[in-house]
Amino acid sequence: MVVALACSDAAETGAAADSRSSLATAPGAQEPVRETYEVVRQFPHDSAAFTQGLVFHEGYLIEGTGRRGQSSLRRVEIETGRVVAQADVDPRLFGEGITIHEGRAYQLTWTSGVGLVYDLDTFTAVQQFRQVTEGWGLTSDGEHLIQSDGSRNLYFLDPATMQPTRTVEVHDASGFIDQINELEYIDGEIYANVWHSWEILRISPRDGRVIGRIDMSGLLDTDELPDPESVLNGIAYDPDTGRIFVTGKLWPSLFEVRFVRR
Ligand SMILES: [Ca+2]
Repeated sequence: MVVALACSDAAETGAAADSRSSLATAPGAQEPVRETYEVVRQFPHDSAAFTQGLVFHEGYLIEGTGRRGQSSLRRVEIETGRVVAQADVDPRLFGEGITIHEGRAYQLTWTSGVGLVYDLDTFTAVQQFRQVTEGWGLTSDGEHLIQSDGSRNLYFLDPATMQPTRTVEVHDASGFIDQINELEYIDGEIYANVWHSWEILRISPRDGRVIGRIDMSGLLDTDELPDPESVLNGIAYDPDTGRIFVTGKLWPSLFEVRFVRR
């Protein structure tokens, strides 16, 4: 299936800036659990990779990178950061979140309305789909794909149609939280990066309530990175060992981390 591309050259402006807009009657007013992290191991990461999606698969990390002309899907050796397979994305497209569902990789694009599906054996794009909204983050709960678009919304997509079957709004007792970015489904919860934030949120897939807030500050001294977009982005989970990996856009390192109560 070939889908005509309608690309936008608009700057990455993100969503509206009302990241803490009022929620007078927040459903479920419990305070989120406060957590921080411990570094288990540190690995090299391609500092030219503008990381937009990260997932663990069969001993490797699968990573999606962004920016037009630099977007790709990669299979990365964890210990070395070496890229062992790569599919380059059409240079008109800006790669965004990725996930793996039923053995195939799905990659969103930012504003073009086109998503890509890959065969992981041949590491080639074999299908395209229409996105219903901007592409930011993507994960799978095993039944649905779950997509963010830079707003407060998380869309649960039917993989057969890629159409949303329901939407939840990310919130805590203080209000809605938008600019939800990279996602990872871990043990029945959605973990989420928030654009330009050092926090990872733990979100209930049932109603969007924030269960926990994980302070990741200090993980990398980004003052040493030249690009203001070098933000924390990318969470991957190995369910067999419980390992969690995190990195950021253009970061020289990737970390295996353990989340701990503060
Ligand atoms: Ca992820």
